[in-house]
Amino acid sequence: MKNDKHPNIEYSPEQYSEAEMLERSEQFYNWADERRSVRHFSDKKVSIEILKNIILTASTAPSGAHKQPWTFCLISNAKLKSTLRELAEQEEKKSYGGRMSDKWIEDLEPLGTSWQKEFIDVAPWIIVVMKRVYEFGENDKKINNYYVSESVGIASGFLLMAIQNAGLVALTHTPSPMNFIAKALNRPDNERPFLLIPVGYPAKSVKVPDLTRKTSDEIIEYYQ
Ligand code: IYR
Repeated sequence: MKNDKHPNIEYSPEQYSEAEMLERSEQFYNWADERRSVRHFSDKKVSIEILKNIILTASTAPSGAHKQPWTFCLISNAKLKSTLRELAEQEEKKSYGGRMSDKWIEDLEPLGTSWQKEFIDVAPWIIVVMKRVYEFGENDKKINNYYVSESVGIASGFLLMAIQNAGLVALTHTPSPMNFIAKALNRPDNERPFLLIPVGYPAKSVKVPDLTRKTSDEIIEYYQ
């Protein structure tokens, strides 16, 4: 469609034969299937350039009206990490100690989670993904973004895959409620914490729960 105000540019994404597509999709699936959430990190440093590339990859995600309604807080400061840990543990103690239902606690049992969040201190980097619910216009007028949770959710998925691709591990931690994070990081009113993601190398001889994933028949309803 011709649009003089916003001219479009040529786009020719790479294409493959059917056989190549089958091979590539299978290989990518097998690689993605290797990803595991890790709860025990090494304190080995990771260079900031790697983290920047990972975050730039996340920011290639599609978003409502291309507003890219996200901010990634990239934290390595030890004092700030320890403050975040203390605050997260305060909230999680209340959650595990009664705010979560017995069924929920039982569902988490195989994952070995608890109110303790040592990984916030140990992992070399913490990424706090923030949703930008609105932007500030002239005279601080609020300008709403669109499909913010959908957009930031997709970007977070891209982020996790970029972390895996770099050869690092992560955990999607969801302290609840999360308002303490925005406060501790001194974020503006238009931003809301979405996920707290420690990133780094796994601890030596790390173990993960023996989980299986749903089969295609369990997750796909076919309409052919
Ligand atoms: N937010 C808590 C509890 C928790 C909830 C779910 I759903 C998980 O998959 C894992 C943990 C925490 O992060 O520990």
